[in-house]
Amino acid sequence: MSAAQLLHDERSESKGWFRRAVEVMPGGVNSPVRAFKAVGGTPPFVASATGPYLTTVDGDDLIDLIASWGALILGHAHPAVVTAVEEAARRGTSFGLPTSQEVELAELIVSLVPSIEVVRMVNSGTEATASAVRVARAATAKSGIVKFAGCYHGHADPFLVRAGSGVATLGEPDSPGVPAATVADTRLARFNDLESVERAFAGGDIAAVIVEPVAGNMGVVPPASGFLNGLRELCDRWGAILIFDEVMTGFRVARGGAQERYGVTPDLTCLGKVVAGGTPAAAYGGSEDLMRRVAPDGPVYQAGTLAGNPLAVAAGLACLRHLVEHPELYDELEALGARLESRVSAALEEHGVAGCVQRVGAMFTVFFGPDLVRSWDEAATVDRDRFARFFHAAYRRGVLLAPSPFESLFLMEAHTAVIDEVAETLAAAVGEAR
Ligand code: KE4
Repeated sequence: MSAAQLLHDERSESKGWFRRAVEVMPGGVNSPVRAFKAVGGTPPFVASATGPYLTTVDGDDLIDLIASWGALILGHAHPAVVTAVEEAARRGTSFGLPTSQEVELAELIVSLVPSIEVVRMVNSGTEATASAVRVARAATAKSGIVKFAGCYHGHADPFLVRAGSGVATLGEPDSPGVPAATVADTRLARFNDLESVERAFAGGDIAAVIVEPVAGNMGVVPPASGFLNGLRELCDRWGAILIFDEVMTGFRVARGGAQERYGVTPDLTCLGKVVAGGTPAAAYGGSEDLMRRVAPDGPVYQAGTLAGNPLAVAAGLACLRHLVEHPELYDELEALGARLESRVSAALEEHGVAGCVQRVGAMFTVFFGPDLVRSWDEAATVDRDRFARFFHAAYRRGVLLAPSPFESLFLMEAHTAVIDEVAETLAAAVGEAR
């Protein structure tokens, strides 16, 4: 039975589990995108995973390009990570007290990320970005923040805004439960458009600009030449804090993240995903001056019961140490990405399908429709139905894509062994989706 039939088959194990899940969980999932609303069908329930493969409860083996939304860069169940977590668990799962391992992880992060002199571990990317904004507001005694339409920084209230009707830059709440007052200080700008940022600054009282230095949450949109430098200059001119949200790009687009790849140093950096090797942990950090304001050094309060959790720290240390010991991995990931970009771009051409592949290193998106995406305005024009056909065509052939046109696909070291199969599968899926 083809996997796609299972996605719609009432008799599949996944369907059975999904029926139970929706009874007791919102949408049957613990994070909305997993419900497959954008592509239709029943989400596959995962039984296990290894290397590039997921195995579903229906016994389907799928080559996984979601990679836990970028958290995995080595592969599923990497032996070094599994062993580290097993050994940590035997020493106890949580203490709520300092451990030597979290110091080692902090030292490693400081050594790898150019902007970070002092770092605090937290439990999610959302906590990292919300905490970084709090530090920036404390340091500048200002309230305004600038974010970019199409960029996602987690679900903390100040970030849940959409372009306000009429007023170009004032955000309106993008979710019930977010008071207008909470987003009144959030200005929306357009990615890759420095003039829109200048307009936001002209409104005054800006504490920080927060940006995905390579946008991944509208699909992959690289920074235009000079854009990140321009943000750096504007923040310096206006006395604002530049926050790079590198939850997705950190340790992915380069070992030192986008700030290393593009040579632009923010004041604060948010990390997640790869930093914890696929376990629940994240971090934020920056200069001594800024980070010494965080409690208990300073008055900016932020805390977390499970922050620096020994299991997550063990996984993060194992993953980052592998990246340090294998610097050649970034060239390998670049080659894997180039291989897919080339093959899928050729397939779009061969089949006369309008669209483009946009990629930075080991993160990429296939956009159907626009031939170039520089901001949300263009990303929003994608052909969502054609993407859904592309998704299911790939799935039927055993390759699992992110179930949304506005997500990045991610490559892992483990994809090396299957890259030709993935390339040909995606090319065939383009043809079927035309
Ligand atoms: P979390 O709170 O989900 O750990 O991180 C939020 C976050 C912050 N910043 C960036 C750049 C991010 O990409 C994310 C989370 N990414 C999404 C994928 N687009 C997570 C997937 C999900 O929401 O289930």
